[in-house]
Amino acid sequence: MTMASDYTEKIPNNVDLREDRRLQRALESWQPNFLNWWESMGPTLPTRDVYLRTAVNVGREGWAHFGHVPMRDYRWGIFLAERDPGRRIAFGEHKGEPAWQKVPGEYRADLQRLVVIQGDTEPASVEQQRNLGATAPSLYDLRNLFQVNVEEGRHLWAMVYLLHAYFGREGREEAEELLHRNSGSEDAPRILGAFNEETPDWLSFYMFTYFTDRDGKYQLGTLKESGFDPLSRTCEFMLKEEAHHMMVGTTGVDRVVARTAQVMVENDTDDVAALGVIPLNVIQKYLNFHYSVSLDLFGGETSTNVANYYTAGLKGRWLEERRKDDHRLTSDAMMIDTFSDGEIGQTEVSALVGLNSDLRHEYISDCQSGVNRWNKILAEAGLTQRLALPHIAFNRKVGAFGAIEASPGGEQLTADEWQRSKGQWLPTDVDKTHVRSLMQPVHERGKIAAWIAPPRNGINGKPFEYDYVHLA
Ligand code: BYC
Repeated sequence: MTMASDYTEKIPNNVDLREDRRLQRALESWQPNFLNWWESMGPTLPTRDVYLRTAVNVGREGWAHFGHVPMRDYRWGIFLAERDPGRRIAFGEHKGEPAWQKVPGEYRADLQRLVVIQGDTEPASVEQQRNLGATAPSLYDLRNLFQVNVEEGRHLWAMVYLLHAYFGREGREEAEELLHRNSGSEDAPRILGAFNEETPDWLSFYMFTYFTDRDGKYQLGTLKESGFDPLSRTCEFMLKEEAHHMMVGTTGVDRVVARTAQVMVENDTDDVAALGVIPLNVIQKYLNFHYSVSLDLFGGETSTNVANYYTAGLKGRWLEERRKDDHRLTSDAMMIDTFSDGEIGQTEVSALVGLNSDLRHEYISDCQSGVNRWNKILAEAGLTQRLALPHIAFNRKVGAFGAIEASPGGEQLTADEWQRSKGQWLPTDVDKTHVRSLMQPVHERGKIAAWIAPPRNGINGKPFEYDYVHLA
């Protein structure tokens, strides 16, 4: 079923907002609060306009248009993927029933919690990245940063729409709270750990968009399976935008690795810090940090929350419909990573309580593909050094390994050993200071900083030299 897209309204949408005056008014009164938040917590670098992609529709014949727009005038809209009127719930105890168009009363609290957690991450990432514009390595990268930022803003809109449209007064209050919590705040931090960490430099930004945005991809993938159809359709469309964020992370790390490899080969040394690039061991430390912090985002290895979400039909598995089982899992078992009797190992649990682990493992194999790609760059440069994902128990704060320390190789460590060794595995102040010292802005058309290779392609068929951003 195709819903007409209304791009002329104050809030562009394909949900017939004008047919529901109360909802329209509620969202229109949230809009200035959002804009105030964007002005006070969004990107700090003053710009005149930016070459941005704006979602304008959801159809197959093109859903976005590109053009230079002042960022404040970006049209943050509400777009849900087209509705399939015959859609049925694919898993859990309601499997086979028609997907819900309204929130079932008994699942209201759980659904609201999932929407709020998802919504909380979106503005958090904008806050984390707000100062990066001042040190962008090129106008191309600057534009990509802003593209990611405006789309995270739109994803906030996506969740706020659901809160306003389906969760009544409590939903409206939660929508306000999404603008009041702030990344890293002492009094009102963001809900999930990784979203209170800093993103102080561009290597962190690429690692974040590779590893943490990828958690977003997997979580959205499971919410896209939801029996609550508006949530499913919202997430399906968000995933379209998310693909660009993955690209920014993947190719960003590619380009840092490629440049470091080039300087290593040219100078026949690993010791490239003084040569104006980021040493491979520091890239590995950043990778270790962002990967381990992102693993925490999948929750505990076992979780009754996730078992309940699945059984109720609220949150499915990655690619649920391609799985060859009964999609109820009431009598299935699975192996999960554990820490028990002082040992890191594996144990069998009921498949339902292990679903966070199932998703985490899907995510881990996807992360490995990035590492393979970066190692190919090193191999092609003629280098023998390699990057690697650390062990699942390394630097974890949530779940089975939250209470222990382990090395990247997976050996358990005492607290003292950890304190003595962690500087080999996680970025130290010296590493961070060096990386930050390289972050000198290059805001000139067609130019790029020396610590990163240029991209292979520009955006939307434009060359790298294009004037992607006009500074104020
Ligand atoms: N930090 O039963 P458990 C994205 C809490 S990223 C702090 O194992 P569950 C994006 C947990 O809330 C995707 N607390 O948890 C990326 C629970 O608390 P209660 C965001 C944590 O519920 C980049 C308790 O510990 N979307 O989109 O099975 C840029 C027990 O845990 C953490 C979602 O996450 C943590 N890391 O799983 C922009 C999807 N982990 O209930 C955007 C929605 C757990 O005891 N959320 N806790 O008070 C969910 O599906 C689940 O809530 C979680 C946790 C996967 C987060």
